[in-house]
Amino acid sequence: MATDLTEALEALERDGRALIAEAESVDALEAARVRLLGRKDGRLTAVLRHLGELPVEERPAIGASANQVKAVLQAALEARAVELEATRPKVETGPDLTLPGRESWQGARHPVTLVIDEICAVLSGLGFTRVRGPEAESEWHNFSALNTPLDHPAADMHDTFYLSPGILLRSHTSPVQVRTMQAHQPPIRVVAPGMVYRRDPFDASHAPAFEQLEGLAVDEGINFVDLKATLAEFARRIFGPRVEVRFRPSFFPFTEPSAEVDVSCLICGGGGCSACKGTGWIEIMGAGMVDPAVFEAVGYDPERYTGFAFGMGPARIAMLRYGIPDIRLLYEADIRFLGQFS
Ligand code: 2NL
Repeated sequence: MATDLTEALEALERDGRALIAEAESVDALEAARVRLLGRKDGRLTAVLRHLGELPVEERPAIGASANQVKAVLQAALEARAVELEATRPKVETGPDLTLPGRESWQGARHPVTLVIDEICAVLSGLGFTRVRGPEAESEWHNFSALNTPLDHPAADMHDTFYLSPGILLRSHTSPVQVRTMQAHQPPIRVVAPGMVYRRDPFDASHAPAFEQLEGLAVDEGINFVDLKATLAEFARRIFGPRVEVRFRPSFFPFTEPSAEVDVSCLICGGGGCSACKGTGWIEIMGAGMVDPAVFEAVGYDPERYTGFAFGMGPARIAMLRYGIPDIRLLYEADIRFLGQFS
């Protein structure tokens, strides 16, 4: 009986050492410990259950052997644990590479800025230089120099934001061209984009502050054919080579003759739809030959020089191009909207 138990203890030590040496992970090592030394179902416990069956005088020797085997196996477990810790791949203690990455932010330019830059690039190719000027203007630069008397409805206090007597927020970018003509002699070809201010309701198609973009060409011998050819070429470069352009007579105080410029509807191609209100045409700008009174005001000789000018709303063109249904979307700084233009 004692011999059986001694053999069982020897077998336990041998098997235990092998099991511990084979453990390739902390979990496998713990499983080995439970199998060998676990209090309830471990192999050492199983051997010790038979201890009571021995004669009393034989028990101390087998008990001592059992304690020795237990100590040996515990030491082997600890040694193997140290080995496993030393060979554990370092990445387990570094950052968790399985976590999803942090999303990066992608900035986007405002759709109206995109259209302004595109228009200026096309006009640059046609010889126009980008210029800017103040948003707080004198009544003279905004109205008087542009052949617009102060009793004209556009100059009314109720249609224009006055900052102080004689000073206002510009209602168009024309004063920028007036300043250019005061500072430079012809030939001149400039494009002036920028914010303008009018007392308008803020609804789906109007805003009290919006981007405008005007162009001006002045030289000896410029005529209406130059205006038509330049603006038709401009429209083809912006809207595509097959777009049709039409000029309708119109009126502006600062041009004579004047025209509204339409392009064939980009949505239906000219057949008529809701975007063009069934007409097949979409208005994109106003234009005309510079009125000689404007040249007089800036000190140019109106007998020597002629020129053409045009003006448009880039927001309207951005809305057409991107199918934006409400102008207020352009003002809300909602990144769900703006992010679509990156
Ligand atoms: C429109 C029409 C236009 C001009 C702007 C201009 C400027 C000078 C002299 C003469 Cl300095 N004209 N600008 C001319 C015709 C039309 O704008 O519908 N704008 C949104």
